[in-house]
Amino acid sequence: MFRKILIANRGEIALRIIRACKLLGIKTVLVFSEADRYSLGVKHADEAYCIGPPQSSKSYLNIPNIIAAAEISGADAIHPGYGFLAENADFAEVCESCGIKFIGPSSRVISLMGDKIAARKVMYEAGVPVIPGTFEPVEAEKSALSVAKEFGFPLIIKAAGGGGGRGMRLVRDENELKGALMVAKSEAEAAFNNGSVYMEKYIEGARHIEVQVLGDGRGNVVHFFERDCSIQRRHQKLIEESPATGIPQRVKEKILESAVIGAKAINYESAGTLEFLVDENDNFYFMEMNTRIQVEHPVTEMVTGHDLVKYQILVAGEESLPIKQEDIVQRGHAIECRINAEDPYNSFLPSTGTLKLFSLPGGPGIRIDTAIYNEIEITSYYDSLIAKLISWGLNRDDAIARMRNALGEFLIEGLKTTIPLYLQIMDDPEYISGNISINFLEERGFLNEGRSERRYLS
Ligand code: MV4
Repeated sequence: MFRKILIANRGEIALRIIRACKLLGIKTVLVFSEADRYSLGVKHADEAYCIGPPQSSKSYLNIPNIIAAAEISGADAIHPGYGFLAENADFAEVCESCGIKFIGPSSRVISLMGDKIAARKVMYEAGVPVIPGTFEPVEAEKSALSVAKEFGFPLIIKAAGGGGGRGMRLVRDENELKGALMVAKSEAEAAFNNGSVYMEKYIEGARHIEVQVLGDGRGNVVHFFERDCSIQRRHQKLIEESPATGIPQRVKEKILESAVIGAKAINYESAGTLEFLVDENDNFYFMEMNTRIQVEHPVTEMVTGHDLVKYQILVAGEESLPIKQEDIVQRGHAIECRINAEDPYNSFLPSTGTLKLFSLPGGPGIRIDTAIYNEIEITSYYDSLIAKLISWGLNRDDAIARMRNALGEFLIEGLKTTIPLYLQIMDDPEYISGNISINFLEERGFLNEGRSERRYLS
C-alpha cells in the first residue's frame, strides 16, 4: 500500500481525501495556492507545500510544481480529487512516467472517455444503449442534413472534446442547422482545441441518472446504485439524490446492469460514473462517463454505507476489489444540496467576502462536507461551492424533512448563499412528489428574475 499520498486539490474534497488516508494509515501531502494558505486542508495534512499564486492555472493546474512537490516529499501517489487535473490524461501520463501512481484510471482510459465520440462507440459496441446519433464527427452541412433526416428534430450538436454540457448546441429545425454546426465547430476548436462535433437526437424532458461504479482494472466491476442529478442550472448540479425517484425498479436494474457492462468493456480501474438520460417513457441512454470521484459521491456513501474514497485508494494500491456486489445494498434515501456562495435571487451572482459562520446543522442523518470556518475569506478564484449538506432518512420524505431542518439551522452571514432557494425547493409540491427532470428549476419558476425569497413562503 502507499506510504504517502499527495492531494492535488483544495476545499472540502482535499479534507475528504485526508480523512480517507488517515483511516488507512497513509501520510498526506497537500499542495496549496497562496489563497489557501490558511485552509483546513493545510492544517490537517501531514505536510503542505505552496505551489503558486491563487489563479488555478498557476497552482492547482501547475503540473511541474505539483510533480516537484511529489518528488520533494516522496509521495508515491497523487489523488486529484474532482475538477482541476482529475480528468487530464496528460497529467495522468506524467505521473505514470514519473513512477507516481495517479489515483484514477490509466491515461489511456481517461483519453478514451474524454473523447465523447469514442466513448459512445465503445459503449454501443459493448451493448449499452446510447443516444441515437452519429459515431463519426460531422463535418459538412450536407452530412448534417442527412443525419437530421435519419433522427429528426430537435437534435443536439456536441463537441467530441466537450462534456458536462460545454460546447453543446440545440437545433430545433432545418433552418438552424447550418449556423449551429458552424458555431459549434468553431467553439469546440476554441474551447477544446478539437473542432470535432457529433450529433444526437435531442431527448426532451429527461432525467439525469448516473451510476457509481468501482473497478480494479482486472475486469472486476461493482456498482453502488444510482443517483438522480436532474436538478441543475446551466450544467451545474444543485441537488442530487439516491435512490432515483419515479423510475420503475426493472428500468433501474437495467441501467445498473448496463453501467457495469460499460465499465467492464473498458476494463475500468478506480471510481467512475456513467451518466444516462432517462426519457419520459423510461427509455434510457448512455451519455458520457466521468473518470473521477464526483462532488455528489456522499449521497451514495449515505445510502450504501461504503467509503468510496477509501476504496479508490485501495484499488489504486493494486488491491483487488475490497467488496462483492452482494455486500452493496441501498438503504433509505439521501439528498445533497450544494451550498454555493451565490445569490439565487440575482442570477446566481457569485458572492465573495468574509464568511461569518454562526452555526452548522446537525442531528440524525445529517452530514456536512465542507472546509469553511468562521471568518474564512471567500474569493472568486475558485468555484463557489462552500459546503455540501447531505441528509439521510429511512425514506425520501424523511430525508426531505431532515434536509429542511438542517438548511434552517445553517446560519451564515456576510455572504449570499443558495440555502434560501433550497428551503423553497424542499417545500415545492412537485419536488416533494418526485416529479423532477432536467427542466425542473425553470419549469417551477425558480430561475425567474425578480422573484424573491418571500414568494414561496407561507
Ligand atoms: C443531451 C440532452 C438531451 N438530448 N443530449 C448536458 C450535459 C451533458 N452531459 C449533456 N447534456 C445534455 N445532453 C441529448 N441527446 C440534454 C442535456 C442536458 C442535460 C443533461 C443532464 C443534466 C442536465 C441537462 C441540462 C440541459 C441539457
